[in-house]
Amino acid sequence: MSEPGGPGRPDSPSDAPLRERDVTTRPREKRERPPRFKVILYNDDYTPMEFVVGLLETLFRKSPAEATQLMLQIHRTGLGVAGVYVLEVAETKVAAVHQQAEERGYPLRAGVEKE
Ligand code: TYC
Repeated sequence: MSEPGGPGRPDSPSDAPLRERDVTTRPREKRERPPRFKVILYNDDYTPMEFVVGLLETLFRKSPAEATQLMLQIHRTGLGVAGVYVLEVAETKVAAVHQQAEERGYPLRAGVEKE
């Protein structure tokens, strides 16, 4: 029978080697989950619906049904949340939306908003 947790993974802090026991407590902000940011897609009159649906499927990993519903919601209301990510990922998604739209001459715009 082997130890629970296996070798090198002590069960109680008192079993831990000095380097693991005596670490300084980290400040709260270092342990909290990083803030999340919404990627917003904006409606316009020129970007084709199929192109927006395709982006929502490929870049934002929506199912075909979800992508279609979200595109229509953006079309009707003016904007919608394509996804929620940590800041660096959100900014990368926005850049990818703009690049792919610009490559085809579409005016589609996206932005980042703190959750
Ligand atoms: N309004 C566009 C059209 O009628 C479709 C569209 C939907 C464009 C969502 C942008 O974010 C958007 N072709």
